[in-house]
Amino acid sequence: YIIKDGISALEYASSIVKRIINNKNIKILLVDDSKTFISKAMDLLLRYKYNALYATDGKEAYELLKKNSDIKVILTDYLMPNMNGLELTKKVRAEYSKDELSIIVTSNDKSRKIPAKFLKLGANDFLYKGFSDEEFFARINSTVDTLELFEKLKKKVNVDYLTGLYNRRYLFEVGKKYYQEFKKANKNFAIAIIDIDNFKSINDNYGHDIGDIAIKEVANILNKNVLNNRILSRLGGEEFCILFYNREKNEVIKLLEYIRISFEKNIIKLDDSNLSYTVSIGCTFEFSNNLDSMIQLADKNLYKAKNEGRNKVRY
Ligand code: GH3
Ligand code: MG
Ligand code: MG
Ligand code: MG
Repeated sequence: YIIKDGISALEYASSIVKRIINNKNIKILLVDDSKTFISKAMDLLLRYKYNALYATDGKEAYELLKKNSDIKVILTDYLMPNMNGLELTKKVRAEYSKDELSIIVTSNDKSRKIPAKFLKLGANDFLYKGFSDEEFFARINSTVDTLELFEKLKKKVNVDYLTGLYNRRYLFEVGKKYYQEFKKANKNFAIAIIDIDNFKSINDNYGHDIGDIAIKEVANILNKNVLNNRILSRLGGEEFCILFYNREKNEVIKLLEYIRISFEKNIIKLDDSNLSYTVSIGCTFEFSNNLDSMIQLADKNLYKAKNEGRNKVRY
């Protein structure tokens, strides 16, 4: 290998080692009716420690995909018996998006029309057979990089930057699914909203940075105390939401009361002073028209808690 300017041999070697360690977790499905091609490509994939398996036609490949939900890349031939690469691509794309499962097509067919056909159907890349080992790895590694980039981005769009809790977007998107499922089955489901009392005065007296510390402390306390069957999210500002599923009403009420007391007792040590604050909590156990209106019911109870003097749980 030629080491490019600016990249030391050590950096280059460490990027390869990183890749190889990571590749154990990347499952690649190889699909080809040629045994010679399969054995050559399997050899190459194993050289980079990819976790590879193979099928000899599209139909078998589809069945393997259904049994192995962790397949990340399909490397498929075009012409095969039973189900060819085009049909396989179409079938897979009806269920899996480009950013969760990558399809790379390889073919001996030198017709210039084939790659466009595949790319239009949702293949991620196309590789004419006769490729060099280097091109093979470059294509596979690049498709794996893209998948990982998407995964990272997906995590970022769902997470609140300040607290690391889920954000409002995630709560509404995923919470909606839980809401529908649990309403339909009439199973235990609850929404709680937690709001810091007199937060404005924390900002006014200590400054915005300390206000942020107070907000992060809410995330710590909720993370520590609300362990299972929940979605913890920051709705915005100093307001948080807990969606509980499959949790007994009495157990949730006890837990919320415990959380309220945890804040009451908690003291945040600052450089030259201490900070403490309370929270008010509004909760509802009643299904409503939809998740939004259920959250509004919890919000009403939050206002009750505020009106009745703050530092209270109302449901
Ligand atoms: P109440 O007890 O009725 O809830 O009173 P409050 O002062 O907590 O409520 P209010 O809604 O009046 O004030 C919320 C404040 O939160 C206003 C806004 O400036 C501040 N805020 C919103 N987002 C952030 C943030 O990310 N960081 C900080 N430090 N402050 C924020
Ligand atoms: Mg073939
Ligand atoms: Mg508040
Ligand atoms: Mg508020």
